[in-house]
Amino acid sequence: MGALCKKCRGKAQVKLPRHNASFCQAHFKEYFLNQVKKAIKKEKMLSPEEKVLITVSGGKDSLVLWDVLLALGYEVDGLYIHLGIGEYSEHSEEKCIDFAASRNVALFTVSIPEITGGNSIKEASRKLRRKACAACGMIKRYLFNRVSWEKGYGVVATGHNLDDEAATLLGNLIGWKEDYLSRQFPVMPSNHPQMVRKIKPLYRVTEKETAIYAIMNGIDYIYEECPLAKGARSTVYKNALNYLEQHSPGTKHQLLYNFLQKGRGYFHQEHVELQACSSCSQPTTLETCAFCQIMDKIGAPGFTTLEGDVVKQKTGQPLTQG
Ligand code: Q46
Ligand code: ZN
Ligand code: ZN
Repeated sequence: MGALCKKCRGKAQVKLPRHNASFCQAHFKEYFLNQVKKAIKKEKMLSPEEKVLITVSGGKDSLVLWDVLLALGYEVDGLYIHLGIGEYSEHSEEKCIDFAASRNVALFTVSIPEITGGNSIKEASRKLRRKACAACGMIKRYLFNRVSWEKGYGVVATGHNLDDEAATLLGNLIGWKEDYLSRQFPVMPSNHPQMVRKIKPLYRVTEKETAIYAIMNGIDYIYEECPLAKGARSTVYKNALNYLEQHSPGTKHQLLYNFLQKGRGYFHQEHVELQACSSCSQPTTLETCAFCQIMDKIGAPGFTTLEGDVVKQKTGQPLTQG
């Protein structure tokens, strides 16, 4: 006889070895939503009336998170950053626009080639002599914060799941990166009026569970990974953790949850003095922020205001007046 759903004893559709449980379709959905609810409550991520901006890539994690937050009754608009990676960027933007239009919510977009005078993220990183993901991560973090703050959202949500967080943690532990370890928590509180809070409500669900949720709920996402992710060290750590998980289900969540529970006492975010960037006025520890330095190095004009055409609104009616 096949496995039975832990809740209703009907035929199970999904097996979750790490919880030693199986679920039918309806109860898997309930399990998934409960994990996100638990994450939000346990880590005090959100209050019910807060307006959230979610950063979306067109992949399953961010679109599933958007769907789940809406299903749980939160008000959420989206932000997509176009990286200028040919068809991959075109398709992923389309998926985000389609999703937002189908839910009648607002989607904003910012195009890296447009704001850098024609550079794709690949060209920008080549000029900077940096790995694409390092430059991309830095630029995206700046834009997520700046757009959400200027548009009046108090919190930014990202689709990092349990696999992402466990792989990042493993890398940070191997390199003993204390600074990163102190920022590895599911909530990054605001440390300045112009810095918005960052949250990761999917940290309790795996990549596979997220993919199953997406398929069961008809969420149309881009299957392709970002072509620049190939060879990234995080992929090696994910593969290593998948191997351990196969042999010992629960390894990933044990690694992450133990760190979150016990590591908190050891790693604290230091208080840092922030000042206004001499060029864009955003908070930074430097005289000129890292983003403006990047813009300068690649010969891009940068911008002092988001007014005009930097941020485009593609769908819906924004929740804020920003
Ligand atoms: S988008 Fe950017 Fe990722 Fe592509 S270039 Fe690397 S960091 S892999 S989340
Ligand atoms: Zn059931
Ligand atoms: Zn700046």
